[in-house]
Amino acid sequence: MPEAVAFQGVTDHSGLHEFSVRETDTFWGTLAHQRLSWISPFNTVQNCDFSQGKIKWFESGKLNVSVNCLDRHVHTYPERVALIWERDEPGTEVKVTYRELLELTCRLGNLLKRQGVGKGDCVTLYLPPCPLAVASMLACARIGAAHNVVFAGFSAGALADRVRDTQSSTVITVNQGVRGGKVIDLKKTVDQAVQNCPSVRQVLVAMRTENTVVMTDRDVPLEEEMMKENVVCDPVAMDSEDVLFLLYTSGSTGKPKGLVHTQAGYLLYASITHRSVFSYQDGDVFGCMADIGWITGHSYSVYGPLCNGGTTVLFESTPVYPDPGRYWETVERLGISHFYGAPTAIRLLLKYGDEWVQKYDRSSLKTLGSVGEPINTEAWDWYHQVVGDGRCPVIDTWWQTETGGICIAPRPSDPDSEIVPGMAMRPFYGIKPTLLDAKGESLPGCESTGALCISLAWPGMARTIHNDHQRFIETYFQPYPGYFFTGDGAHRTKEGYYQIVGRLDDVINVSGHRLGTAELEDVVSLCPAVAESAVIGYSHDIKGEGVGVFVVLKRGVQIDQDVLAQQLREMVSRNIAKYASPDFIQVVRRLPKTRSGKIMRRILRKVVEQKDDLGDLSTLDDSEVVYEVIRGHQKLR
Ligand code: 6R9
Repeated sequence: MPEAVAFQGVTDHSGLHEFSVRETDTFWGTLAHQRLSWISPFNTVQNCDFSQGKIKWFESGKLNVSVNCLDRHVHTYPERVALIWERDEPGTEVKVTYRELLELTCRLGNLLKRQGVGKGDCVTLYLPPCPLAVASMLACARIGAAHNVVFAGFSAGALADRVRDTQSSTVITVNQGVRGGKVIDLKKTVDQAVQNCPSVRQVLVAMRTENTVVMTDRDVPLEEEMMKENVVCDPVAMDSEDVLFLLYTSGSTGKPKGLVHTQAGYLLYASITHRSVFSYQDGDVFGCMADIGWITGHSYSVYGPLCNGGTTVLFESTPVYPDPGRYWETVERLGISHFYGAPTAIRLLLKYGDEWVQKYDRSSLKTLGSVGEPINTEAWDWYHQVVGDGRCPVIDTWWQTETGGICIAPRPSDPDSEIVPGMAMRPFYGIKPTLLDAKGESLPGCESTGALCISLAWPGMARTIHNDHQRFIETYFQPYPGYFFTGDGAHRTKEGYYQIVGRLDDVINVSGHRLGTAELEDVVSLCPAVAESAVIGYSHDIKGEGVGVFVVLKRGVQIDQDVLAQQLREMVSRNIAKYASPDFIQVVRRLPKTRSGKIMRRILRKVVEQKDDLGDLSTLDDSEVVYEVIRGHQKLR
């Protein structure tokens, strides 16, 4: 039970949840007073109208997010560790206290001001996870500028698109990044990108490695200039609804959307979910493995933990560097209590076997979290039994860049409540999920499956799409008037628990039967030879849609393709239905994924349908994978 959440004597989850959706203003208003430090108080809790895409929380209130994340903790425990920078090379971690992080943030804030950056500007960060990246985010917040973190693995073209769309005056980067033992020339990518970005006046360059880089007139050596600055920087009083950051996320069509999050509502939601969903206690070490270039890194590596005065890990490496024991060696060395990772990484590690986990002492672990995709049964069991020794709860958290923080998770309040494997289960406080059918009718009662919508506004939700409010309305509020539409499908069990079945555009319709790709993948992944799978629907003359299955085999597995196909068809027929039996099965070496590890099924579908235009590939991790799949598919035909 998070200490702050108790209303009128109600402390159990269903009672609190019911209160939060009935007395929404009292609920959020009280928490905003209790948990945030305000410069001047707000006078309305919310002012929202879904039909216009209008979302406003805590209007007229003024606060500074960096003060909430730093200064107030420096007053009480300056020497507490805020950040543990887990650098690429194991055993070289760097710890940064709250006092040090505040100093770093102030110096950077002053440097940005000296460079002419102020309220209303946007600063693009092209940085790997590191204390300077966090300090840069907080420095923007301190002086009133918005930040736009671009994953430091995106191409120059993708970076340029995002810089241009935000009209950033400033880019912050490092000379080189280091990941998985490889050195990556990030500054070179920035040089290439900003050539086509007239808004950029300066590029601040920090040194991650000792290798020098060519500096132009536009470039500012960050450490050198920062050290000239004062360690005190007055925080700007920001309105609750001023922009805190923009973050780009791709849709299935069109250019990426720059989602906008604002100050107070976002911070409150990130911090309260971090505290409650994971039962985070003072002294715990929170290990969120996501890169800061994703919303997960924003909310659960940076803003949530820091607002709560926690200790948070910034992971620079990969799950398999220098070997597949990296995560668990890191858990042992840093004493991580909360490990928050992605199903894609769990599935990858599972392939390598249990020894890599069992080699290390994981007794510090209390809670395991999962985010980003549905976690299939096999991965869930392995995470729970092997990584967590059957002792640590697995918390499957459903949410989106758009939602700002976790919306559905098994234990939003009660640390002892039941957990059903592979399900996100319970809505968080203030979240009112509704399932709708194709006609837009709300599906009453339990045991139903439909489009997952949310019928009440909550403080963490995105406010608009930068420069395109109309697209915001059309994407999220027009498909089901009166509701926020998530784009995901979900099933509600008879107990009232929610299970996410995947993106709705990933739903397959075979001869009139709707099938979720997630449920098919879950069955396919139970085959002992299979490490990972992606199921797609593709247009089929007779059935409307056919079922295509792509599988990656476990390491060292040799199996005849016909035998495998036979096995998988039997498994699907037995566990789902005969009509769901795959039309083809293709073994691939790798699956096309986004940089954050989500399988890009829409590309696989286009490959199978032999489309020339594969759509927006800017978020694809490695385009070579697509060509491998195309070559393999041609042989199959
Ligand atoms: C936080 C994040 C959002 C989409 C979302 C859904 C999928 C995320 C999930 C999940 C099943 C979970 N997703 N968590 N699906 N179970 N626990 O990932 O944000 O990058 O914006 O992606 O990811 O499809 O709509 P984002």
